[in-house]
Amino acid sequence: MVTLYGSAISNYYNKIKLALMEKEIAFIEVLLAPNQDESILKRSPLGKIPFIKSNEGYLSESQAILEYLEDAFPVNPLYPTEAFERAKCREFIQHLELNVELIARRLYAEAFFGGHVSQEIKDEVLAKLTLGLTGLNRLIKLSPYAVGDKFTAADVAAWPHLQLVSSATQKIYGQSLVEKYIPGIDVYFKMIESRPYAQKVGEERMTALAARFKNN
Ligand SMILES: N[C@@H](CCC(=O)N[C@@H](CS)C(=O)NCC(=O)O)C(=O)O
Repeated sequence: MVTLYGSAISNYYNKIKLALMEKEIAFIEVLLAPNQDESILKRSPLGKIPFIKSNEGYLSESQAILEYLEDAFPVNPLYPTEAFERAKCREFIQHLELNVELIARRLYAEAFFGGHVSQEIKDEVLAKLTLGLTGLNRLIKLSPYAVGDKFTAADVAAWPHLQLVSSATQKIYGQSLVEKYIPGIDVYFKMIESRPYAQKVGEERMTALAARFKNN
């Protein structure tokens, strides 16, 4: 049995939750915000979520977790069988996380949590995101899935990350940069959201968001 630690608000948590569901791996969730408690730092070195506990121990970093799940539970694979195609999936995820999600993350304090982000940072993020999303548009296939005709690990990452980046940029710049630079992404979102497990992840995210802002 796998235990998934974190919060349904988190896009990285939802990446792993969707992977567990699509692979039909039995798991339980332990809801936890990122934190610096010594007991958590032993399991996730920077106190970030998600992390998991498997029979072998604790594991952090969503991409390491995703690849561990694929290796340890080969049923319902999320990676193609051919080495180059597997690498293309990883290329897509790495580009998405390094050059899009991590860049847009600097906007989240103001977009979602009532904080303030300076105009200087907004301008810098806009320039970097424009590059990152233009690059991602060169990789994404939308045929109909992110890297081809099968649902893969690339979709497990693309859906939660791009949804969040789309919403953050809509709030900060008055338009979704994801829709601007990746034509057809709206159709893609709808297609992924028609999948039962993505629907469940999305519903549980909305419930967690409602609870988070009710307590504020
Ligand atoms: N590279 C990490 C990123 C995880 C991450 O940034 N998680 C956020 C929540 S979405 C977090 O824990 N943030 C708290 C922090 O940065 O201290 C992964 O892939 O798991």
